[in-house]
Amino acid sequence: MTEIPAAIRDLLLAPPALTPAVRDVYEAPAADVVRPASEVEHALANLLGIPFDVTILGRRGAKDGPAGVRRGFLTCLSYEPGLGVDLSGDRIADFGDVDVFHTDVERTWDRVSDVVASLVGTGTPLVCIGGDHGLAFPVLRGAARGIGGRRVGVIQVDAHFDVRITHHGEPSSGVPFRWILDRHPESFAGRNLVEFGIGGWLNTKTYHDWLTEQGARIVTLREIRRGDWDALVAEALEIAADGTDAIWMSFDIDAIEGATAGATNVPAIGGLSPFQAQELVYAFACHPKAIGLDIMEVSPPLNPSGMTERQAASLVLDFAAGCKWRQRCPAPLAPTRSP
Ligand SMILES: [Mn+2]
Repeated sequence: MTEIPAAIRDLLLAPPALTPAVRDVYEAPAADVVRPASEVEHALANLLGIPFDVTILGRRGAKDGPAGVRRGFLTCLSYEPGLGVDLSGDRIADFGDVDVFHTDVERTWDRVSDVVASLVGTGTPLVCIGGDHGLAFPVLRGAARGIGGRRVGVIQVDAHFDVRITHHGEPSSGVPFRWILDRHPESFAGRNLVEFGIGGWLNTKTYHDWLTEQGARIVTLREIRRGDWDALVAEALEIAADGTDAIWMSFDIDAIEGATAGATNVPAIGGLSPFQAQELVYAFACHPKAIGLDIMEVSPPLNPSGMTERQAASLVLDFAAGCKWRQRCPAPLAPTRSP
């Protein structure tokens, strides 16, 4: 059974056991793949919820993201014929949610870093479900700590730059990528940061220029629509992996077209297609340096369709499929561009 590291045992709330609505003896639901960590012997990936949305400047609701994404698994099955990946015999170990301090950002962020560092330190790829995107700061800080402070390249999939300086001196969901470069230069560098899926009329030129000065690569939605998708994905992976020890993907669900991912603070106009999102996460997860993924800003109260939660749940399964590809057992389809 998967041992919960002693250092974080008291920092977690137990996960729910998922029960599919329809039980067909011939079907293999994703709910049987995502199991409480205490039931799992060998995990392809670990899962952690972070139900915290206090730093959102706009519409809150992302603290329900972890519960919503777990509900999303109930509508998924465990086979992807397009990739040739059958996860029915595999397990994703659900460590439950970080027991956050709902009115205290700093203590929550510290706790998030502690839990993420411990889980990344196990060597099993980690998926974190937020929560607001401010959490990317403590998640990335923890991920770097989990690999002994070595260097981490970051692919941020997002409609927004998220490099605000501050808001009234306080942390917010708009600051995480500036903060991680400014405060942890030992592990994070602008030249290993890719901002992928940046939208139109959602950003500020000052922040664009600052990112460019840091050496970050900005891939706009317009460039994606008009460019060579495979080449852009390969370039993002190359930049993040160049000279680093590990790569992390921070996926703000608002990068995906708002018609699908409407349950989020700022749904995107002209965002990534759901399929592009899946291709991107799968290609990332197949990379030998990939240690983890966070999926942020899923806000179930903001749209009742359940589509955003299902989209996020599918991305978790795509990530697990990539982890399986790395194990080559049995050999599924290669990602768009082999790393
Ligand atoms: Mn964001």
